[in-house]
Parts: sequence; structure tokens; C-alpha cells
Amino acid sequence: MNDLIIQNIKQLILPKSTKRPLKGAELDELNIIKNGTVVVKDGKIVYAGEYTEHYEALEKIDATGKVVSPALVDAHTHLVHGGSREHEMTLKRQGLSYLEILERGGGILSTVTATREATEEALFKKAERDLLIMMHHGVLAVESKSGYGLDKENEFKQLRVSRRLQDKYGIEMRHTFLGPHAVPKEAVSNEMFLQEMIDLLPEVKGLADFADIFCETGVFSIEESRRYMQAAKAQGFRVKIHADEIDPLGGLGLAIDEEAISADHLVAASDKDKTKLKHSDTVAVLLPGTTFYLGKDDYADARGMLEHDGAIAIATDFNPGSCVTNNLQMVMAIAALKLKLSPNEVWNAVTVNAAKAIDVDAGTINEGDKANIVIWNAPNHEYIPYHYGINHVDTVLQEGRIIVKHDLTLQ
Ligand code: IZC
Ligand code: ZN
Repeated sequence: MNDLIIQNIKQLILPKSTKRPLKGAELDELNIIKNGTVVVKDGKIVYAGEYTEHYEALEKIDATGKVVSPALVDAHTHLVHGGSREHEMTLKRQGLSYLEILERGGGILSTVTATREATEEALFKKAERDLLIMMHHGVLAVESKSGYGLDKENEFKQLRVSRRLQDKYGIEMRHTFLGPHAVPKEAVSNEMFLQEMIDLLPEVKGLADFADIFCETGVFSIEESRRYMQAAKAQGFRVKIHADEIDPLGGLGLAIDEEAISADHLVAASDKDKTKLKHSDTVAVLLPGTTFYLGKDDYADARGMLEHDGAIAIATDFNPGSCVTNNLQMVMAIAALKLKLSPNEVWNAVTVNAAKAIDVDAGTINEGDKANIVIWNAPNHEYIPYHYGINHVDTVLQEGRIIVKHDLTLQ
């Protein structure tokens, strides 16, 4: 006997199961079934498709008027961090830029101080709360970066917290070592600090899946980033890069040359680098919530990247400085409005392609997949990025078990 059947689904969203990320025009293709049915047994999908009465199950959920989709994937977050930076809003109002705040020892470096000061337990509690908020918003696969320790003890502390969260909640997670995220005050030189981080890589191997670097003016150069990525690959890591977020240094081209699993941000990526996407499976992870939060007018050229047959994904970049939201639905709205993505493109970008950007088996609910499912309080898939800034989740099922149920009843 099956465990669960979800019946009368107004729109059942079924992203394609593929080995490679969806590219270019493929992102606008999404299988949407009217009056769908989903059947679950032993935590896995037995059937997802058109209405049928062929199956029986112990439990039944009536999804009349609702959308059902795979749980979302947040492919770029700085989930584990100490403190907060609300005081920077005043500095920004006074006209200081993100990089100017960092140059003055604020920004990332103030989060480094708070993260170093926090006990592992305190960091765990804070990140746990933020992870639960993500799960309440329909996310069941998360990438989580270090990068606020900038020394062995504290980078490892962040990565341990990240792994403990995965153990506790059993969700799909990938852990990323971002030792070269900034140059700490005590460093003698960029060069020596980068070498220190490279020397940590063999030991990081047991804790992290990916190695990442912040390639930006005043942080790490293209040459330094190449050196780090090649050293990480030699240690068996897949690599990622924070590339062309503010200045066009050429990080996208480097990522493609080094066969990075993803290149993230890309607001200032050059046209020449964008054309290279055509022959690459490196996923361009776009973070439009960050552009919005930094108050910029120019967003990443998502349409251009798709025209060049690129693979794109969308993520929150949740962090305490440049994008302080862990609501991926909000970022879906910004992607629709500012990156000019169609609803189909937005959904593929936060499910199947986001999963490819972090190499997790997630983002689809086709036969045999884990039953990580969201039932949405929305009449169609376009509605979710349209009615922005709120949580549309009705129910979240993790491996077929209800873990979140929202209603608007007052106490
Ligand atoms: O804490 O500001 N861009 N790293 C690179 C960040 C944003 C996170 C932060
Ligand atoms: Zn980031």
C-alpha cells in the first residue's frame, strides 16, 4: 500500500530530470500538469502526473486550487555567521559603498569578528533558526559557505556547524570552504594569507564539498583566484567563484576555463565571457537579491546569458551584509522583475538548475525521486513571483512526511 496521495492538484510543476543543467531556451520549458496527482511510498515518488484513480494510499491530501512543486534549492548562502550588520544601513545612506565599508574594516570583516567571538553552540543556534526559516519557505536543499573565520579554527568551526545542521535535519546540503573571502586584519600580505588558505585545503577535504573564492577589486585578483582554484582542484575539490559581482575582472571567463561547477554573481561579467557559456556546463548562479539590497540599478544580464545558451540558476546569497534575506520566494520575484525571467525560467532556476550548481540530487519530483515536495497556496506558478515578499507555502513534505503546515488561524 502507498503511504500518501496528493490529489486534485491545480498545477503540478515537474522540472525535467537531466544529467546536465538546462541551458538557454531549455530553461523556458517546464512540464506543468493541470489536475495532477502525486503518489508517495517509503519517502519516494511512485507517480507524479495527470489525474488518476489507479492508486490507493493510507493518507490523502486534497490540493484543490493549489500548486505542487519540488522543494526549492538555495544554491548560494552564507548561512553560518555571527552577528548582524544593521548599522551598515546608516553608512550606506551616508553614501558609502559596499567595498568602501569593507576597506574601512567593516563589512565582511565585522562579521569575521562576530563569528570568531561566537561559540560553536551559539553559531549553531543562530544558523539553525535561519535554516528553519528557509525550510518554512519551501527550501530543502542548501549550499552553505564558510568564509567568516579566515583562520583554521574558525573556518572549521563554521563548516562543522554546517554539517551538524545537515545531520540534525536530514536535508540535502553542500558545504563550501570560502577561506579566501576577505583578507583579515592580521594578515601580513594577501599573498601570504592566500597561501595559508591553500595550505588548509588537504584538511578541509573532510569537511567541505567545494572550494570558493571572492574575486573582486581589493579582495583577490584573477591571478590569485586562478592559483587557488588550481590548487583546490589538485586536492580533488570542485570549485566555485564569487565573480564579477561589482567590477568586471573576468571571473566568469576564469570559472569556465577552470571548469568550475558554478560562477556566482556575474553582474559585471563581460560580453566576451558570456559568449563562452555556450560551450560550458558551469552554472551561472545569479543573485539578484544582492543587487537589489546594494541599491544598484544594473542587474546581471540573465537574458544575454540565456541567449548565449548559458545555464543559469537563482539563489538568495543569504548573508548579513549584502543580501539579508533567506526567503528564496522573494528572490524569485526580483528575478522575474529585474532579470526579466519568465515564470518557467524562474522555476527551473530555483529547482533543477540550482541542484546542478551544487551537485545535489534535488529539484525534481519524478518517479523514483525523494518526495521533497511543496504545496503552495497559489492558483498557478506565475503567482508566486508575482505576489512578492510573503510566504506562499501551504505544506512542506520531506521524504513524504509533513514537516511544515501553514494556516492563517490566529491564536
Ligand atoms: O558578508 O558581505 N559578497 N561576500 C561577497 C559577501 C557578499 C558576504 C558579506
Ligand atoms: Zn556570496
